[in-house]
Amino acid sequence: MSIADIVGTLARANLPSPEDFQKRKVALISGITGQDGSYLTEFLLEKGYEVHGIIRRSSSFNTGRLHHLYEDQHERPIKFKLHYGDLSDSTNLVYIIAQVQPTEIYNLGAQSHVKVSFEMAEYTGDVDGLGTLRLLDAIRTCGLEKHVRFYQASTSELYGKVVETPQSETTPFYPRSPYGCAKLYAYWIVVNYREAYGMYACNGILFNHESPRRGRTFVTRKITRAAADIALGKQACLYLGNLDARRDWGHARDYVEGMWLMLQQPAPEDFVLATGETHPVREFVEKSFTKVGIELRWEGAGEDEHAIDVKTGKSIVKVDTRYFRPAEVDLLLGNPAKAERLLGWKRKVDFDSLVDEMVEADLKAAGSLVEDQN
Ligand code: NDP
Ligand code: GDR
Repeated sequence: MSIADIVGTLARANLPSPEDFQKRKVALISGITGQDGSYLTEFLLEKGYEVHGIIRRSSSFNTGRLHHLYEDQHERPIKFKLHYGDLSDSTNLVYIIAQVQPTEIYNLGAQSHVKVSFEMAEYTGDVDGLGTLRLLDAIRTCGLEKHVRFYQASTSELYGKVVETPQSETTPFYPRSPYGCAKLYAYWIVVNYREAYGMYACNGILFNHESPRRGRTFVTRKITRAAADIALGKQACLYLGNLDARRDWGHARDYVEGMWLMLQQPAPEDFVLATGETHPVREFVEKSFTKVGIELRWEGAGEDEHAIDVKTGKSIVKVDTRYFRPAEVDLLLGNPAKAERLLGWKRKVDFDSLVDEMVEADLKAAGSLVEDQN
């Protein structure tokens, strides 16, 4: 018998009925240190949940997005606890679940960068694909498969190559990266465990969602950060890859509410969350620079395309082919009708407000507000 089996056997002894168990509000979040994890934690604490998160051991500080909640603990009685763990370590997952006995699990942990997944394909498959299986099996090992509600962070990257638009819950999948393929496995293992073991498990097929807390290597944050730094004279030029890719961009805060709503339904189902609008990367660039008071003019084509600051005549946005992907997802446009109808979910923040909020936050972080520049 493995250690995981022993811990699981102990956890299974004296379990209350699923109904009594669900009267508690205890959430466990993998990926709690990421963009979505931090917003979801705030949302659940507001709702009165006890929130537990899995964090990775790191030699550098990796809880920056949660720091304010640590401070809050001294001001108000919130229940918030972090546990060291990793989606590649099944024994550890069993141990955490046995200890926490969560009523809801949100699996947000992932190697989430599409371009990086081409360089770390096996690792991405292990964490994003098999990691989901490990978490589901840990729930079963602890005898909680009829007690826990499980949310899986599925993605519009499952659609990949355009088969139809707008993309909905019935659109066939055609992933275009090791990340998309790993998430495809995770999607289907969630469906399979729901059907095989009667688990309450949902896939949230979320289109891109951004915020001032977005990681700096994702395109939106890379752009808003650079626009702020270029406006303040701290950076000379922004180098980007494919300017023509189109994405359906919403605000992360709106999307974490949708995750929670999916776990409050009478029966588990899969849902798309999206805005129903699509914009090219190029437009995100233009809007961000307009916001910092810089007018751009595009010149050249293909790999030589660049944008000039109309006032100074300098090239401040250039294409760098290093950021191209071996296979690209050209167009994402989601249809959130099912979530709007059954969950009553609707995005609140539109595209322009999202760009404004991100640029303002980056200007502030860079030490100045846009008004100070004019
Ligand atoms: P982030 O990249 O900001 O956060 C990812 C989180 O996963 C971090 O907390 C990271 O920890 C953690 N993590 C990475 N590897 C492991 C591992 N081996 N074991 C445990 N945890 C790990 O992603 P987002 O918050 O943007 O996204 C959350 C989830 O939603 C991800 O699964 C992503 O793939 C998915 N998704 C995101 C969308 C988006 O537009 N943001 C859209 C659709 C799906 P650390 O901080 O230590 O790196
Ligand atoms: P994506 O997000 O791949 O959609 O995955 P990302 O912001 O990385 O790319 C969006 C599009 O912009 C193009 N692009 C660039 N991308 C990056 N990162 N850096 C650049 O310099 C650059 N230039 C152009 C890309 O080619 C792409 O077409 C995100 C992640 O959060 C996933 O985890 C999530 O599942 C999906 O969104 C939905």
